[in-house]
Amino acid sequence: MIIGIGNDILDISRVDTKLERRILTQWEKEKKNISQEYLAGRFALKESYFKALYTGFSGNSFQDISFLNREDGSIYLAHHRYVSSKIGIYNFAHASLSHDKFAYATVILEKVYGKVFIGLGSNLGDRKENIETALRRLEAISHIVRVSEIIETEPYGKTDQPSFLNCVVEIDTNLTPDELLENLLNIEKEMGRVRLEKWGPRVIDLDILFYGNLVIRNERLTIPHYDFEKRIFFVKPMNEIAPDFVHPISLRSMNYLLYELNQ
Ligand code: PH2
Ligand code: MG
Ligand code: MG
Repeated sequence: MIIGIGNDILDISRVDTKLERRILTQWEKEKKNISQEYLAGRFALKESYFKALYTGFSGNSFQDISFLNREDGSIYLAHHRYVSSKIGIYNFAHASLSHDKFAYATVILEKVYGKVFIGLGSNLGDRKENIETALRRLEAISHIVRVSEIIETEPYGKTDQPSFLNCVVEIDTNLTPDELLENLLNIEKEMGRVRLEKWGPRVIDLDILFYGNLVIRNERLTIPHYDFEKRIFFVKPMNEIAPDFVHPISLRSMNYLLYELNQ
């Protein structure tokens, strides 16, 4: 269901380049030459986004979001702070930009059933029981749409540790990404997870892999999972339950990513 749409049009020649500091984030500034056209485009996109939220500009900042380009030139929205729309949580965002003498932008926000994916892993204690307990706990905070098979996988990264049981679950949730993270950390903690070393053995690990097509980057959260494409223990179960789901940055389907990993 589409829950928000916004657009904006701007005369490029009237955009003051002094606005750069206010409008662009550090990620948007990574582009080599920042032209008046680029600045006008980002301005129009951000205005469109605030309109799509129906909250208007109040309480929001140009620094909360970035509009970045994929390799093919298409545009995606990255959140540094997720703001729910006035009419609810959304898990898909779409953006488009054109320019000539004017910059013209459109942003659409969509709530799609499910499409929030969580990776589960355990390599300490009764691994199967741990995964099953975590699934029951997830069921208590969200609606479970689909669960993949539980697979045994060799430890990745730090290899001198016991092998893992892994699976992926698709959920439907009205929790924001931050609230979901909070809930997952709570479940990990209550199940007795102690964080001793990075990538070390764990009773249970719950990682947000995707939250629809949203891209989220801040100190606490990186969505999609930063290392997703390299991890067969994520990609294989994802392909089982959502082969056509598309990675929002690379635009590769799970099916394609699995094929690439197996090469
Ligand atoms: N998690 C890691 C590091 N390595 N290897 C496997 N097979 N499965 C995991 O879930 C896993 C890992 C860090 O989170
Ligand atoms: Mg992990
Ligand atoms: Mg984790």
